[in-house]
Amino acid sequence: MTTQPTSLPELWMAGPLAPDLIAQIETRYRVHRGWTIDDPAAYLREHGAAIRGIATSGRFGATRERMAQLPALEAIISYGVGYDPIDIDAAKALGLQVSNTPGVLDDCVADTALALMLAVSRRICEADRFVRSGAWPTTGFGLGQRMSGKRCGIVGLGNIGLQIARRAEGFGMQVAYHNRRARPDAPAHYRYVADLVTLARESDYLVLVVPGGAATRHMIDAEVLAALGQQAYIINVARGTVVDETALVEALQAGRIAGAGLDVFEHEPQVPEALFAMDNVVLLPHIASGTHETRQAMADLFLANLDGWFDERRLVTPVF
Ligand code: NAP
Ligand code: 8YV
Repeated sequence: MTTQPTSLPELWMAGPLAPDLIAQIETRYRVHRGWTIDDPAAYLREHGAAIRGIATSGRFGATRERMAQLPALEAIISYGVGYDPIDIDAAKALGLQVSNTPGVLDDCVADTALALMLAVSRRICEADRFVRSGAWPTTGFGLGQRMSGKRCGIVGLGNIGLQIARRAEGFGMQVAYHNRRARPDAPAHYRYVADLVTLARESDYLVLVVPGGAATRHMIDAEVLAALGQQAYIINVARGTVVDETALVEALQAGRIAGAGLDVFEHEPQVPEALFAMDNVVLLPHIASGTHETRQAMADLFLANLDGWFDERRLVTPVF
C-alpha cells in the first residue's frame, strides 16, 4: 500500500485493476491492495473496520465471505458490465450498494462479435497463418463460408445484443433472438424465439451475449450444439460458463458444428488444449471491450460511481 493521508475513504481492492485507474483512485481513496496480502482474514481483522468500499471488476468479483469481513462496508464498485462473480444476494442482504459499467462498451463488444463471426467463417486467421507459413507459392487456400445474408441468432438481446443485431443487419443478415422474455422495444423484424434449441436449429451463427452466473450456466449444451448443426458457428462474447466447454470440444471434434469464435472460456485463462490444434476455431483472450477508448470510458464510469457514492451517496449505474 502506498502512503496516503488517513482521512481518505478506505477501499479494499479485490484484484489489480489497470495501473492508470489505480493511480486515479489513489488520489482520493486509501487503497488496500487485497491481492498482495497473504492472509486477508487476519489483515482485515486488524484493518477491516475502516474499509467502506470494495473496488473490483467482472473478473475479481466479491464474495459473501469478504463482505462479512468488512463491517463498515457500504458499496461495491465494479469495473465491467458483467458482475457474475459478485454475490448479489449477499450484497442485498447486507444492504450494500453495487455498481457496474453498462452501456459504454456495447460498440466494442459488438464489433468483436462481428470480427469473430467473419474471422471464423471466412477463415481469416487460418489464411493469415497460411501466408506466413510460405505455403502460398506452392498450394492454394480453400474456401470459406459466406456470412452476408445468413441467419444470426442472438442469445441475449440486451444492450450489447442490440448492437450486434444492428451490425448483422448491415451484413444483410436475418436477426432472431432468445431472451427469457421478448423485448417489446426491439425492432419488429427481429424474431423472438422462446426456445433456445429452436433458435439454434434456425441459426447459421449463434451469438452468445447473456450474463454469466448460475441462471445461464451451460445453457449451451450438447443438445443446443447438435441443433446448431454442421454448417453453423457458435460465437461467445458472454461468459465461458454459458457454454458446456466439454460438450463444445466434443461437438467440434466430431464435426457436429462448423466452428467457434470464442472470446471467453470456462476456466480463464486456461483454454482447453484440444482447441489449439483446430483451424476452425478463433480464440481470443477476453478482449471484447479491449480498446483504449472503451477501457477509458469504463474507467470514467467506474470513477463516477465511486465518487458518486462517497461524495453524494448516489451511484450513477446501480446494478439493482
Ligand atoms: P444486458 O443489457 O443486461 O442484456 C442481457 C440480456 O440477456 C437481456 O436481453 C436479458 O433478457 C438476457 N438474459 C438474461 N438472463 C437470461 C437467461 N437466463 N436466459 C436468456 N436470456 C437471458 O447486458 P449487456 O450489457 O448486453 O451484457 C451482457 C453480458 O455480456 C454481460 O453480463 C457480460 O457477462 C458479457 N460481456 C462480456 C464482455 C467481454 O469482454 N467478452 C464484455 C462486456 C459484457 P431477459 O432479461 O429478458 O432474459
Ligand atoms: C471486462 C467484461 O474486460 O464488462 C465485462 O463484463 O467482461 C469486460 O468488459 C471485464 O469485466 C474486466 O474485468
